[in-house]
Amino acid sequence: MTDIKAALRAQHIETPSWAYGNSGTRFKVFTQQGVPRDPYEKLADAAQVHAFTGIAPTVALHIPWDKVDDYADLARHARDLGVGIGAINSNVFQDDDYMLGSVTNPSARVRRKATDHLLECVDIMDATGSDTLKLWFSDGINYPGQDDIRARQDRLAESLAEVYDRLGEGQRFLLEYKLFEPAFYATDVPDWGTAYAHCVKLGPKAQVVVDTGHHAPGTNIEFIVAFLLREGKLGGFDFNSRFYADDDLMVGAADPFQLFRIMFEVVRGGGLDPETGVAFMLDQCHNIEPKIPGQIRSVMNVQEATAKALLVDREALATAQSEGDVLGANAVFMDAFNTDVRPLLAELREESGLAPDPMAAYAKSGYFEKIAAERVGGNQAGWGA
Ligand code: PSV
Ligand code: MN
Ligand code: MN
Repeated sequence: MTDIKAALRAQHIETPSWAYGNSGTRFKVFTQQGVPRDPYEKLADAAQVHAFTGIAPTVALHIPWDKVDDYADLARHARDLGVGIGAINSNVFQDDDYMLGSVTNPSARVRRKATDHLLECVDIMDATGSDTLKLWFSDGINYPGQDDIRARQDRLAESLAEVYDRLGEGQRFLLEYKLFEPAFYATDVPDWGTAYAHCVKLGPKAQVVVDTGHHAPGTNIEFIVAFLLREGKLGGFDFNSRFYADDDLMVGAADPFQLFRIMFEVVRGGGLDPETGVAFMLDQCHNIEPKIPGQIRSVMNVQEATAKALLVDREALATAQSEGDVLGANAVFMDAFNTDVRPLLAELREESGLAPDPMAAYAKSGYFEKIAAERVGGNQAGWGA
């Protein structure tokens, strides 16, 4: 149990700045009370999530959604609040110029603009002390014949190589894949295999990030996790849950068993060891539920799945597996999943001087009432000041 608690204490879950802003679907963005008006206030909200869970000490930024004049000052502000800047997420998907793609666009001018933005994100990493750049490309085509699929891979490789060469000591980039959307016929980085192949070619500072909402229904995500971790190419996760496509619902809400299976492969592959650099990030939007409690709940969901994964009796599992005991092995696995780990986590929090129930403690803190009174005119998640 001591080992399990130590592993849980060492786990860090990163929350995304965009989870704190107003969000919605393409049909409607709902406005909530007390929503941050600028990146400084987003960090203040993220600091609350850390204060009540004790395991969310970093916040991911999305550029230019979190554009500020002085990034070193923003990082200082984060430190003053007891948190740090996590991954810098690039955004080459919201300019009119990117209609036909960003780094794979047939136009050299647009490709230059997109790559320059990625390089600017590395400058922001330098200024904030962030060690991770996250790259997601909305690039692809809607119609057969629209562009040369193979040439687009060449353009992608060229841009990635330029960004890779710009990375400093201790910096890396994570390449994100997504099955479809906004491109519908062919996406330029549609799957882990494509991301992996580019990363292998580039070298150790390029790794793959698994967004749990970016696969076809029924995909065995834990297999992908096991494979990438074995190859040293699992850079981290964008956690969220989905019922249909890229729903960005709270992680562990739709399918807690899948989250457990993923976390088991992380534990099995040594991915909880901070040395491996596996980043546990959330990539979510809280469209209809309150945002800070939504993040607290999500962090707790990842922590619960991790605790269950750590509880798997690996020795008993290995014995059953080596004996070909199909039902015995499965029972060991299910025993851990069916264990109620909430008392263990409450105990762990109390040992760290935290309230045993973060949701209740936050609700009682009065923070929401304070921001609802103070902040008027909060921003949409994607277009923060
Ligand atoms: C794309 O769907 C994605 O998962 C990428 O990580 C983006 O950066 C993020 O969503 C936020 O829109
Ligand atoms: Mn993502
Ligand atoms: Mn997504």
